[in-house]
Amino acid sequence: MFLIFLMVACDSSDVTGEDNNNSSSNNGSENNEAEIDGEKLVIGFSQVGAESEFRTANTESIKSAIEDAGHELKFSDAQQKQENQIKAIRSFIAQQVDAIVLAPVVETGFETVLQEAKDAEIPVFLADRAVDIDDDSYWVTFLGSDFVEQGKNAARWTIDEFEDHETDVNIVELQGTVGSAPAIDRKEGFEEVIEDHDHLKIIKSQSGDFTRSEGKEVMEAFLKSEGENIDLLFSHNDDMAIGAIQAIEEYGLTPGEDIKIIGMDAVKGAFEAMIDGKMNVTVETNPIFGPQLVELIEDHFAGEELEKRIVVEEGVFTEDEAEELLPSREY
Ligand code: GYE
Repeated sequence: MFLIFLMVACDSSDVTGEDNNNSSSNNGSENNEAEIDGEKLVIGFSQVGAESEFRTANTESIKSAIEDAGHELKFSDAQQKQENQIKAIRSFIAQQVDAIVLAPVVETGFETVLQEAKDAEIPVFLADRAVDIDDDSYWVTFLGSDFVEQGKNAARWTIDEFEDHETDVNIVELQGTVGSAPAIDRKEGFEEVIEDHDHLKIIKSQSGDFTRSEGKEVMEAFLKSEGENIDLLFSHNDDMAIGAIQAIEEYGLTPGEDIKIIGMDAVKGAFEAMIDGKMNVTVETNPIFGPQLVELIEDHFAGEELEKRIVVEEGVFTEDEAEELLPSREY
């Protein structure tokens, strides 16, 4: 089912519509009609990629919300490359879509293309991740998690967990994609809270690009240099944590015991790992905000003024509640 979304926009001509008859969206006057009637909109969605369980759930949520509301979707998977997103946005502009949804891979480097969207009077909605631009007139609203708070929550759990630890707590950190909002903010939040706790020490920190395979690879390198010195893994997502669990087992240590593990996202795989005792806690990142996003887009076209920042609500889940909660998890 997800195969549709994995079609890649290697160049602008590859940006896929959900049907082959895109001619109506190329007609400016029909577009205007759609906007005025509050009826069918043509929405271009530039997604980060398919790097994690979070991402596939997020793609499905946004895609089905757009289609269920009767709008037309043009979807582009950037395969975690900013250049693909810039091409996709240019293609959406050329096709005169009514609105653009952008989940930016990284924070910087989007000014020029967002200026082009602005010049074409196409509203941009930031989904999941932020861009680092002072001028917030480039987007209508940013709907996504508070990643700094998530990092703080991970640190608060760490402080509690290692309260009675007499010696230093050696932490290794698996960062998300370099330059991405969640990697920058989660690190910042975590470091801010552990700052006053001298015994909590980050001894290694490297990106695993939010994927299982890189999470495993980087953890192997951490183990090679630090081995049994490591007390805690702080992973910026569950997928990398799951990759790291494999590395820890192959190294001959027990994940969740010899090395405590924090993940982020709260995907089903993390709950399963917690039930198996291999992971200790996961901080939720809720990807199921498609319906809320579509509502915001519709509100905008109905003339409503939207808040510039809308935060998705989420929680923190530990291993002792994993079994009870798993059946109710949607992603
Ligand atoms: O945590 C990770 C991913 O931007 C919040 O992206 C998202 C992150 C999520 O692929 O798994």
